Amino acid sequence: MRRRPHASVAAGAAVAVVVAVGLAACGVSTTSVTEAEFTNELAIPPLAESAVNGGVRTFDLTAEKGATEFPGQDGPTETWGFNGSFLGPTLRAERGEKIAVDVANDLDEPTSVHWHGMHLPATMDGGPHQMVDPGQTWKPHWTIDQQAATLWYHPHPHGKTEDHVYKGLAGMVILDDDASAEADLPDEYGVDDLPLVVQDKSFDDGELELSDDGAEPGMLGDTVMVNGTIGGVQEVTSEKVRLRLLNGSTARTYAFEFPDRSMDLIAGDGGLLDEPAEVDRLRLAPGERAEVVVDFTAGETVRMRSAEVDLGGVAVPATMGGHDAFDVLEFRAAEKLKSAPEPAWSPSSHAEEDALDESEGAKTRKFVLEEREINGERMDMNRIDEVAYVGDTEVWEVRSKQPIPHSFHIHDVQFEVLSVDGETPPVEMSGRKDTIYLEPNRDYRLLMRFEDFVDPTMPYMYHCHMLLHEDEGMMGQFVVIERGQEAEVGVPAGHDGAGHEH
Ligand SMILES: [Cu+2]
Repeated sequence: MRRRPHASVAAGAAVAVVVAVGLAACGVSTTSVTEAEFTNELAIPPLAESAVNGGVRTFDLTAEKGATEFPGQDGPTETWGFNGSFLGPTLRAERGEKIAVDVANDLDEPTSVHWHGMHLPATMDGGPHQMVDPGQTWKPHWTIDQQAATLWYHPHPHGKTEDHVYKGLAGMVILDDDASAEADLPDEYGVDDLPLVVQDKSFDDGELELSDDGAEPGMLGDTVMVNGTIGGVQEVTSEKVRLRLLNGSTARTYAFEFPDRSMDLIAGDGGLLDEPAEVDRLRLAPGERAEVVVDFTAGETVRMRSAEVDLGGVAVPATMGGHDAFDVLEFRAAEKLKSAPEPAWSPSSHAEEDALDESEGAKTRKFVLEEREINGERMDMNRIDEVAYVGDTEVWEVRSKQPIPHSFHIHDVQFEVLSVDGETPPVEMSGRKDTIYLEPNRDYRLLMRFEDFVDPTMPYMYHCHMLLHEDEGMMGQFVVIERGQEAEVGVPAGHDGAGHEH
């Protein structure tokens, strides 16, 4: 059952109490996560094969239905995946490469594939205006022009994103550049450089169940999996291991930590930080990524866990997953480990062109998230909400006015978090980002530049990445234009995508 949020018209402490009482009164259960048995070898998504023809690296992705055996579940479970039954292969490419993806849809319904975190033309973005009908193949192509980073891809059909991602349509993208190639960082994929897609699910009679039970963020599953493995175990053969963490969940926010050691945070959503930063715990909201390097000792067994997560000023954190604490993944270190250098790297040769300068900010826009609306509007496929000029640097001020979790994602750009309530952001928010967790009633100032890809009639999205919220309309559209193109702005009637509105 999908339930509208109730008793949350305004923000503030008084309302938080009302919401708390309201939730308690309707018997919303406290979520909790089942402790897994850590006995299953962690699945590593394969690196996607590609062919280079005429200077274009081309990948094939087919969205398809399948069946998956999950340990401890009464399967086989009906799942969806790319080129397989669940999740998809990891796409890997370098800055400067021309790439293309042939995206085929073998499902019984339209879907799309969005390249989350990618800087690319709006027509290639894979949002709700680039639907792929069953039996059809969509062929986006673009040139990689951004920092080395861990991105991901997932469907973005308006009103159906939660369902499609939840069923298993998601995969990772790894971008490389000169800085990442020369860095002192673990880089052997699947050995000491691990892609970790973390998701929570619920099973009912062996089938995936998507029911939010009235939980404000959306569905909080009681079963946590990494790369589709419940109770995963990863062998460690090196003193340092790089974890590329992706929160691929629909609603749950995690607080990753190790019980007895800190982690070196090396990258956020959009690329390497200026330098490694020691963190004890890492909060990741849906859609966010981070890369950390963790030290291991020969012969040890240790688990990464998700601790009780500080969601900021939300009402009744227990109903939003805030009190859940559980193990996520077990690491078993070999008796002898390969030595590894301390994480270090030099700036990329593109650092200067990539730099953002707040003093060049041409415009400040404000975004208020409330009641599944952004600035008082729900998503309308035929309405352009914001118009940006190519080449402009802008500041976006984003604020959630409800005591519930939201995560804010902007397509096309990698932004810098300038401040949170006027203060320097925490180290977890340093470096480039495309998605941030919004604590209620705080001001997040984001700096970004709209570098290229002028298109007055094809918008990019900005939205809440809690997928239930997105599906219910917490999304808006912006276009990037040249000065003088104002009269051309609009979504052409009857073009592909507009017909799929619900
Ligand atoms: Cu939200």
